[in-house]
Amino acid sequence: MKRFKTFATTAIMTAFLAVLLCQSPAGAKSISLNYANFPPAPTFPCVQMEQWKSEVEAKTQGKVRINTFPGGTLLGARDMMDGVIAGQADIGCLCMAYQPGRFMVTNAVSLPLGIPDSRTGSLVLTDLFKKENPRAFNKVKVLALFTTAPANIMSRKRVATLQDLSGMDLRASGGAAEILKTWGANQIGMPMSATPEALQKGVVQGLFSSLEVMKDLKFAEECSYVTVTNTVVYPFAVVMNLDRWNALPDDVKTVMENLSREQALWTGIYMDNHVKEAVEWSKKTHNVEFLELDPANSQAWNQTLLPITEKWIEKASAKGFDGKNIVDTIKTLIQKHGQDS
Ligand code: 3IO
Repeated sequence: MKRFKTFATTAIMTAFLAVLLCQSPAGAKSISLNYANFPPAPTFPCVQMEQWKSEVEAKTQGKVRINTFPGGTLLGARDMMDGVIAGQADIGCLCMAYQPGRFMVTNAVSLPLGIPDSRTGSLVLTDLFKKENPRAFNKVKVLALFTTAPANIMSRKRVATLQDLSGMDLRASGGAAEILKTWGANQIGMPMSATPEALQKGVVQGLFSSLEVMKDLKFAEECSYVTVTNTVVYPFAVVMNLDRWNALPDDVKTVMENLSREQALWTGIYMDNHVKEAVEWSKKTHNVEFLELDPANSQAWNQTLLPITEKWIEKASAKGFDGKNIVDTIKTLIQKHGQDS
């Protein structure tokens, strides 16, 4: 009898504990959300994902649980937007440069307008989105936006002049791809997640992107040369399935909405610091040479880029956007956020 009593007490206690563990202090059931990302875990889109996860879990006191899927294990780079719309993942992180025609307004931040760093780029993109509310995102809830630091040339061969670049097989996407084409490189488009293999197999001789990948994806092992151009950024969005968003309780929605700007700022600052770290690491560990263009050369490179924005305005206007207004807004926001650091 005593033994049975002990057993019954233990069973009741265990059941009670189980119920407690599954519930938040407010008594609501825990909400579980799957978050897909395309590149490997050490890269910045995944680092910001883990940061966002811990912020959301802490600020909702455990009411929301975020299950993260880095490395394309749930959705790949080009499937991200449609996969989230279809509900294959609740949340997804996408690089808008991989579908330039689809995200006209937000991809305008990757025009050569002089965004100096990731912090500025991320705030500019966040404010641009708020002002324009682009229809490309009508079928999702946008949780956060950010950009990379400006792109530079990472290559197996030394690039000091435009002649050196001519015909070289280099990888870039979206706005950055337009820059490479204008400079006369043989631009090859593919997501960052496909680049390590392409570099190793010799499909490309290098890439044009932000420099933290020299360390995070070990590109310093292949690319002994960096040409510093600090040209354009890549824009990213974190989007959520609309039905899953609408089903969230109001207090959770508020937590996520309040995090949006904070997340842009956190990611921007993280990226800018991490680029510096990766540059030092590449020099020290792999003896990478960093070439700065001399002023005359730099001017020649930049001169070639001038028509890109004008052409984009024409193309955007043909598609029914106020291209000039979008460019002016971005310029104003760069001034604003470039100064408030
Ligand atoms: C990027 C994408 C995934 C992981 C790390 C990254 N660093 C810069 C980018 C920008 C980008 O999407 C690209 O394709 O260069």
